[in-house]
Amino acid sequence: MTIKPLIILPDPLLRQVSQPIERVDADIRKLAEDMLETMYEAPGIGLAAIQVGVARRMLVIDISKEGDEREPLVFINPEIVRSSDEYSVYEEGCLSIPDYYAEVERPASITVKSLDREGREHLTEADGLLATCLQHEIDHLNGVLFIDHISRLKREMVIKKFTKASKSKL
Ligand code: GNR
Ligand code: NI
Repeated sequence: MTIKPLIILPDPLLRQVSQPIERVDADIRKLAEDMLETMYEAPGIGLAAIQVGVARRMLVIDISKEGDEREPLVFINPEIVRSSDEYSVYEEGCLSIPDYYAEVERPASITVKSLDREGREHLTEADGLLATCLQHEIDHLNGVLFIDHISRLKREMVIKKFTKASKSKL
C-alpha cells in the first residue's frame, strides 16, 4: 500500500477526461488500494484516480463515521443511470482545493451502475451524503470540479488564489 501525492488546483490534470478501465486486473486493484490509503490518510470521504494523477475512470468512497468500522467502496467505470428531480444542497470541499468550502446543489438521489474490484457489475441507489459524494467524484472523471457549480466570481477568486500559491512555491 502506498500513499500517493495529491494533484492540486490549478494542475491541468484536474481538467482531463479520464479513460474507461477495460480490464479489472491486479494493477487496477493495487491502484484502488493505494487510492483508499491516500484517502484515509488525507483524510477525505472520496477520491478519484485523477487526483493521484491517473486518468482512469475509478473512484473510492468511505462515508462511515470516524471511530466506526471502515466501509471502503470502489466504483469502476461508474455511470449515473438515474437522477432524482429533487435537489439538495451540501457544503462541499475537495482534497485538490484544500481549505475551500462552498454549498453545491445536486440531485438528491441517484442510481449508479459500476464495476467492483472483482469486475462484477453493481447498481447502487444513493441518497444523502453518498449521492453528493458520488456526483462530486464522477465529476472529477469528467474534468469537472465542484467550483464549476458555484458562481463565476467565486470560482475565479479561488482559481486566482491557488494559481498565485502554486507560483510562490516554485
Ligand atoms: O473529502 C471530501 N469531502 C467532501 C465533502 C462534501 C462533498 C464532497 C466531498 S469529496 C472530498 C474528497 C474529494 O475531493 N474527492 O474528490
Ligand atoms: Ni474532489
